[in-house]
Amino acid sequence: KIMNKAFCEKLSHLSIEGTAEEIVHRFIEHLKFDLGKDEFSATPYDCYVSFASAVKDILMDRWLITQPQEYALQRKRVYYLSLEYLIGRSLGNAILNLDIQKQSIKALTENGFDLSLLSELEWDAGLGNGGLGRLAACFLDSMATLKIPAYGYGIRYEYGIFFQHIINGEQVETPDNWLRYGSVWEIARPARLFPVYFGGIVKEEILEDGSKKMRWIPEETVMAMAYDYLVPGFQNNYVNTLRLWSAKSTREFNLAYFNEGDYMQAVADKNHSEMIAKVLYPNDNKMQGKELRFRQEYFFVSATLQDILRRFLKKESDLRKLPEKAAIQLNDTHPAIAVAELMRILVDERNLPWEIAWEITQQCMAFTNHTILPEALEKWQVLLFEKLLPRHLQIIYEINERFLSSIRITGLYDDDFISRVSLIEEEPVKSIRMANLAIVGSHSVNGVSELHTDILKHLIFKDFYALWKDKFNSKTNGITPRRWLMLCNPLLSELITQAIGSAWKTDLKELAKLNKYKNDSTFLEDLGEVKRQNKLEFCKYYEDLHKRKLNPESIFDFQAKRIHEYKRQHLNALGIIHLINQIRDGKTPYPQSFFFAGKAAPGYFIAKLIIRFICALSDYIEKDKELSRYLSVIFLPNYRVTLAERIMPPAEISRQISLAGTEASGTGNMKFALNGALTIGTLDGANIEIREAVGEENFFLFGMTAAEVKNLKESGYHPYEMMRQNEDIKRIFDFIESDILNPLNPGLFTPLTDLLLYQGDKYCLIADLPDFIRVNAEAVKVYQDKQQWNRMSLANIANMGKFSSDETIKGYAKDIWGV
Ligand code: T68
Repeated sequence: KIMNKAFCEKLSHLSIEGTAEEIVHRFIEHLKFDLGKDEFSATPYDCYVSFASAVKDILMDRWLITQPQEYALQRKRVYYLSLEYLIGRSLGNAILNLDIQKQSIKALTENGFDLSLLSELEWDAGLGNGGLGRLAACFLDSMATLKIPAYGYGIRYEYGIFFQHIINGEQVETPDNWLRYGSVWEIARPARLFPVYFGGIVKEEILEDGSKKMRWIPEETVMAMAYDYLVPGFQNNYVNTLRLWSAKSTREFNLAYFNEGDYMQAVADKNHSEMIAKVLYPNDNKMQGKELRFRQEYFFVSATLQDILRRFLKKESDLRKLPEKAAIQLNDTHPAIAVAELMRILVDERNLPWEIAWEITQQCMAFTNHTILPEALEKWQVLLFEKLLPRHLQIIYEINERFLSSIRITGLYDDDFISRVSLIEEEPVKSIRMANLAIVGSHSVNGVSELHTDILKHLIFKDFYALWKDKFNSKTNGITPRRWLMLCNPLLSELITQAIGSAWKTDLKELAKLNKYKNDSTFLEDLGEVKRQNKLEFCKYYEDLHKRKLNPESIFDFQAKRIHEYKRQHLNALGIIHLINQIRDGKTPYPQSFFFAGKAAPGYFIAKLIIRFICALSDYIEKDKELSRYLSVIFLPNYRVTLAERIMPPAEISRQISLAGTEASGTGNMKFALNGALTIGTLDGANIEIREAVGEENFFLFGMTAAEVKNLKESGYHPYEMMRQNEDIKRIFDFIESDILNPLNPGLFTPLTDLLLYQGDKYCLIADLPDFIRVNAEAVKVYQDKQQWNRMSLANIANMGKFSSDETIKGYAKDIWGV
């Protein structure tokens, strides 16, 4: 006990209610005593920091209530392991979830500040690439809202996802040094420190009783230091923790080394270890076999498991009870090494028999797959394992041997089968298949939509499905309605609340009550008016920022997501060229604005070329008087959470046009539909379930089904011939090949057209193009009946309830975690 009773009493009596007066008071204290600023020296950013710190104080207060409560209850905890969290901004979310909007606005306006201006000064926390990272952030929000004792674990990258600039129509990347001015929202825990080991050798020891034991003697140590971020539930006084690890050199803690050793080398080594948490790898849906990435994965898994076991062992001594107290969810295979690491801890360090350790491991672990693209499936070379994690390699071999002999012994499976399910791939280079490790080591494997799960069961993991039907389950993704409706679209939220009350905020299925307004012309007009206001607001935002006029009367059509061939942004572009050809033929279309947004991985040549293609199209149209009367193409730079929040409210058409069978789920599709956009989409990922929910008459469907794609490819797909036989398509390619988009750079887009016409058109753009052209025209036609359009928009909003991440998390909690 370091505090006397009197002090403890004072401590527990200091609580913050969250009144306007308290907020002002703390705002001033932070400005003056944390930042050392006064009326002359304070910048607007200082004011943001001080005000946000005042809000964080309230979060901290609620966190200090939640955490001891949960400690006393000792309920089973959920551990969400993810290498990515795309959080975005925290201020508005904290204010909403703490239910202090009124007080905050009062506190600020009475003192001459503007909440929305201050909020704009916050940098996005962009510690993720795309859907996978954003899903993790939505899940944290829902777990806190549902009062599930949960911890997110990940890496505190010093550099998040790069900033994208568009310069002369090309993507240029600059680093996202988001911590340059510090982060208001993090709490450094310099004492919460764990060693993480790499390299060295494994020695065999003979114990006194004659048994053998393996001892890992590592060569290198890196320290993992915790930073905590508070995750508030929606207006429920419940606050969870997101713990992100930063890498610290051990040199800092080892003064002797500095004194006797080579000082300069010591500092250089320090840089080397601290590299681990330096930067987020900017690829989505692609595996990059870099050693540093491998180190990142093990680094955060090792620190996390040490922390989980420390927390468990505070109250328990019998590790057999771990599965009763801890559910560990692996967000893709990025943390799959956790299977081997937990085994190593239990067997090598805690001396448990292998069988018991294995039982514990399997019962704790569950695995979510997010992609079926073969280039994304993680495989790590055995050579890399030997160099960095030699003991884990042995453990993986042993897991594999026991697993393979258990199935061999049944006599039901041939050698081909066995080599397919093996954790080891022999050719072309000997590697560990991380998905196989995750599947074998988990009690649950889930896909992220019905279709995706089906493909897992019957295609990419069909052998494992044959072995363990019960392990496989589907958990369709979801989005948090707090950020993706209440925060980003206050006008629509207000309209909804006026119509059906507030219950939808925690039970999104309540939105179904809006269905009764589907023939209420006043309500439909109000809904149309909200969209119009949101469009005007977006125009103002865009025009201020980019000094280019938008046409608010045009249809606002969005495709916003990472740039990837399978997502087919270039199909959208081909559709636009068709419209150009029609205008040239004298057909005047309804005005349309096509917005594109998304980052391309810096090393992905074709994705970057697609951006150039879109920008070239944008320029060409803008410079042409005739075309620009009807069409505009706008590439919105630097797509990120904050920009997503801006584009959902004004969107009227949402493009979800991936080739059927390639997009695991999609979550942008849900955000757009929830905000009243109509989807032009394929039968892919969660589109299928969205269409089912909102009604097929309220969804613009086109393209092949996954089964049709399979058939076409098997029976021989000849895109060039298809092009030749379709006059519209032929003209589209003639247009591109004329170099009219790129007169100064002839042949610029040939790599792109070659892929489609002569190199197999892997994602079947040509095959889907005629139907795409048809559906685009249909959507524009329907749009001109405003009442009909608003009715369809309402049907989308009203029937999106099942796509709340609250619902998704309820499914994980019940079926997978047992919490
Ligand atoms: C996405 N995956 C899926 N991966 O593409 C999307 N990959 O369909 C799904 O809705 C979403 O996950 C959530 O389930 C990704 O975003 C990555 O970002 C990624 C990152 C690193 C390595 C591989």
